[in-house]
Amino acid sequence: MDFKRILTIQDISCVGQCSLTVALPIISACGIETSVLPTAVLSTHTGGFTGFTFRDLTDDIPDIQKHWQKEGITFDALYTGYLGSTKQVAYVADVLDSMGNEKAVKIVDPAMADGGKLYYGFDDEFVSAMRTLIPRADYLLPNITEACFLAGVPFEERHDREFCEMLIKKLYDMGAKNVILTGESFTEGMTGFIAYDGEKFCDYAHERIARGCHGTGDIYASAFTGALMNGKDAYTAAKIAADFVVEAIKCSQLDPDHKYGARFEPVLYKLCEMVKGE
Ligand code: PXL
Repeated sequence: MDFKRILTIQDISCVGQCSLTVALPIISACGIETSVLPTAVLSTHTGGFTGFTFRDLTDDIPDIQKHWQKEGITFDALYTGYLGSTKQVAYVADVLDSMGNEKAVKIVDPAMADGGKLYYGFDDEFVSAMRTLIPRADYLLPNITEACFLAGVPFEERHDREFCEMLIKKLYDMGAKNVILTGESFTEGMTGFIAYDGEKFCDYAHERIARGCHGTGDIYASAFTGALMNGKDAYTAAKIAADFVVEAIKCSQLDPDHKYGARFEPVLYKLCEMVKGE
């Protein structure tokens, strides 16, 4: 059997169902050894909570990397999410360049914005730093707000085919080998994803569920990584991830008081079935 080990680089939000508390269970459930490089430790995520703590782990990253190099540790895939500081992005770029084995797949989720706005604490300098990860990405997974910031295009409420294709092509021209725009589709009133590999656009449309949940981008990117590392082609992995997010949001709707994230845990078994199925 071919066992794979991946490294995911993102924060620990102690409470909040996002970043590492999502990536670790999801990718592990897909049967993949999941190593972590925490970028910061927060008491909660920054969306909707106030007064959260924030411990920046930027300065730990080079030493952790050096130790791994001394031990001869490498990874079959590297997946980046929420990063804790502008300075840190340069360290993460170096990890992407040097910690993968020969065929390592690099997945970059530029987790920094949603709903037309950057997340709390991020600024233009951070966006510029995040652009340096684009040419390193085999798969870049932005939502439309992140795509606008990275491409330097003002955010618009219109999410039609022409606008989405223009954004995706810009990100492809900036060096991403594949762009998967999440939370959009070519079908009016539906959501899903739009993927581009430099040759053709493919989309997948599914129902738009009224209640958007925080952290669904992280659930999406983690499920995509887990499915891809199980040998699914990129379109199938993207589709599995989209279907899993729908399941998680539907499950969250059963608990209207649960506001800070999506309840993916009770439906994790469905992801395992999709990933292991033909
Ligand atoms: O889900 C993205 C995310 C991850 N980590 C932290 C966040 C957010 C979004 O707000 O605040 C700390």
